[in-house]
Amino acid sequence: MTVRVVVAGAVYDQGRLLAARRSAPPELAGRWELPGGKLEPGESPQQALVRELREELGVETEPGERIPGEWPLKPGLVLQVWTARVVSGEPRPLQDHDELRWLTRHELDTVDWLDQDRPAVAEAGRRLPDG
Ligand code: 523
Repeated sequence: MTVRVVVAGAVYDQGRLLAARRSAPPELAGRWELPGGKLEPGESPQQALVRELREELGVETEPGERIPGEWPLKPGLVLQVWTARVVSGEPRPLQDHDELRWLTRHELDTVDWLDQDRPAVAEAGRRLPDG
């Protein structure tokens, strides 16, 4: 079976990490994630991430480094995470999400993250400033 990659962004701005609350599908709605989506054929993970963040949040972003690790989502789908920073625009929940929050390191546990995102969120949090 070919494994498809879902790429998500640990998006940083001013010492905070972006969290997005899913509005669909019903089994994921209300849970928080690092925003992103499936790679399309021929795309690099970075290209897919920039496209997904543009479509879902209306922002232009610049990908950084890959957060080490790969997390199974369901059969045939794995999650990879890259850091990214916003280079223009203010994120808005245009599709798939109904709320966005910028979280400091100390606020990371204040939202109900999807289980599969938690290891990457913990790692992303280590890249946030202490203050
Ligand atoms: N996840 C997930 N965590 C996470 C993302 C971005 C996605 O667990 N941070 C899961 C949710 C879905 C699957 O990965 O089961 C695909 O994500 P989705 O729906 O955001 O990807 P899209 O936008 O590419 O999906 P299509 O609407 O199917 O094109």
